[in-house]
Amino acid sequence: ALPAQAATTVSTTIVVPAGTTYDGKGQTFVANASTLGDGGQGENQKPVFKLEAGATLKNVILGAPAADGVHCYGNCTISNVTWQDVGEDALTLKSPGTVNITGGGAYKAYDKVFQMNAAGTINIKNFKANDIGKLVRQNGGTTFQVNMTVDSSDISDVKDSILRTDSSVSQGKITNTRYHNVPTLFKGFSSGKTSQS
Ligand code: DGU
Ligand code: CA
Ligand code: CA
Repeated sequence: ALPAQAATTVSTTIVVPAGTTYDGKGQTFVANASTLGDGGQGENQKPVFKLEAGATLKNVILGAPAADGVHCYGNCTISNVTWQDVGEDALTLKSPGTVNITGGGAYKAYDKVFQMNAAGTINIKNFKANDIGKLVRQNGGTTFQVNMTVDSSDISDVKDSILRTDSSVSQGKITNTRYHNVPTLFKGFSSGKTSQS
């Protein structure tokens, strides 16, 4: 048998430059709690990965602590990334763009998984989430437009909702997805802005 691979401890945020791909090759990464953050609910923790515009992150496992997870500055692609124990949150859109998430999963998120702090789109496909507060949250009180889609995913044991916004212009769409123990699919959307099939 192959020896178990130890987790890589990240003490300084790994920056993925614009337009490039970081392939974690299935390795597990954990934050150094004293430099990036302990993964609790305290704000202003640092991300383990910072993706510049057009960057891709793939084949990564984030273990505990995961601090503030992944930050995207513009368009980013997230492929086969699993958060085993979400930190303050899993991923944040920090400047306008589209986040495409395919494969992977997120577990044990006390509150939010994906945090949208800028206008844009988040597309989640073939994703698994269990024991979370919310899957996607547009930053509370903001009125810019965020389009959220979830397709072919499996979402279970949710405390609040799958998609949540306070913006009357944001949209949510859920297709081909199974849920179990989810109190509300959509929260805060205006009428006509959600669909589910
Ligand atoms: O109450 O502090 O939770 O990016 C608002 C929150 C919000 C952000 C957000 C995040 O502004 O901190 O983690
Ligand atoms: Ca937060
Ligand atoms: Ca955060």
